Amino acid sequence: MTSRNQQLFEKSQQLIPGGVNSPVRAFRSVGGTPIFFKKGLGSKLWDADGKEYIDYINSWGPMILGHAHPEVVAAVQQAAANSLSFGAPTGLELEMAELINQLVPSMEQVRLVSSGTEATMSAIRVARGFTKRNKIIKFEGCYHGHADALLVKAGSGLLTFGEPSSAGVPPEVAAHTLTLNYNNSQMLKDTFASMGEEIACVILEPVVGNMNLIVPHREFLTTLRELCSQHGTVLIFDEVMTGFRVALGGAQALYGIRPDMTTLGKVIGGGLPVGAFGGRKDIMSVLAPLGPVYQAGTLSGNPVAVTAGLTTLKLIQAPGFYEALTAKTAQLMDGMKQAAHKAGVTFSAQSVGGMFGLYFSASNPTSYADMMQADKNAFNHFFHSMLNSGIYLGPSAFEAGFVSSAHTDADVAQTIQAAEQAFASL
Ligand code: KE4
Repeated sequence: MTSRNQQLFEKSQQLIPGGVNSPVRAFRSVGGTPIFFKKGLGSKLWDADGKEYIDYINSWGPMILGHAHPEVVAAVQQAAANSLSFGAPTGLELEMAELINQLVPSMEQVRLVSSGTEATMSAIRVARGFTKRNKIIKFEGCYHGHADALLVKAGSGLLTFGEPSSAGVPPEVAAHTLTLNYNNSQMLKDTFASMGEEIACVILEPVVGNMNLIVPHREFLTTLRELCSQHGTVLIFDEVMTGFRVALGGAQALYGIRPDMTTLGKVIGGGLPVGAFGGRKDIMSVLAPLGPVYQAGTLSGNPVAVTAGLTTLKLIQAPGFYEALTAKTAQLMDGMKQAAHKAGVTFSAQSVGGMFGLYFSASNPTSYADMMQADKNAFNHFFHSMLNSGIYLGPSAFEAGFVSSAHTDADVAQTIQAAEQAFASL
């Protein structure tokens, strides 16, 4: 009998490209039929067939309090009753700007947008307008949303400018983007030595979540900070995923590095569409209506979305919130590693705050090249075994996982039990 998921997927593909509104959801990387969900509560999801799952995607990070947190839902209901949108300033946006500035002090000024892509796209335009330079640096394996300038892979030569990683991106646009190797400080030094004065900005995930979880070498971050300061290059920390996820102040607080600009998303919307970019006041002053760099948005600072974000950001400031989230995530990793060891499976795992990485490799990868060596087929088999057991992991070997404050010790125990079965079946 065809499941409801399969029926929905078949019909959706008639009207929505690939049947999904974002490619990773299509299960192309792991195979099989994507799961269509209809309800979430706390750490749990229920699909169209009513099957229950423990959720480790958390909408790719935003649902750090778990699904349908009663205080967030109530605040959103109350805000919605006052109209869904004004297209005019509200006191809520000021409250959000004050809170972001308080929690992320490097963001001296901030502008709200409606997605992480808008945030990074805008931050790069601001950096180019401020420095009057065109070249940018990103790192292989990092993802910053789908703006043209960021859909660029490394060129043929290690220090040559980029080629489009997507159709539809003009080569002339990609040519301004240099893609370097993450955690490779020598490559950074060589690049800045040869063209530092041409580089408008460097953008990176300070803890990577888009080639699975990759942790930065501290020396890589400090070298990057020094080189950007020496050459007048804007250092942009893309904390769309790490912001309020790895620590209350994000990766910049964890590693003690002050970027010139930061982009945020996911958690700051609490599940509704909110992104943000901000940083040094002198840099942000180039933005219209003050300066010559244009950026705008009909729903930027939307009162209902900002209410969801504000309520979420207030709740994650509870004493001990991150200590508990970090400990719960680490407990899950330890259990996974013990289960793999018991089954004699080559496996490693690590976590930073409330995000984690699972790898079918002997040790934790520290670079894109390392990550490409991990056993993707083993992951795919593991993914489906866990899915059958009601555990919902990211449908790709190259995605990080997420824990919420709603995940319980019982959830962790159930997950590890499912992992024992999954490892045994490999
Ligand atoms: P959005 O435009 O999807 O809100 O944000 C783009 C973005 C920017 N920067 C970082 C570090 C990100 O992780 C993202 C989006 N993350 C992906 C997860 N790998 C979103 C999931 C998806 O594309 O459907």
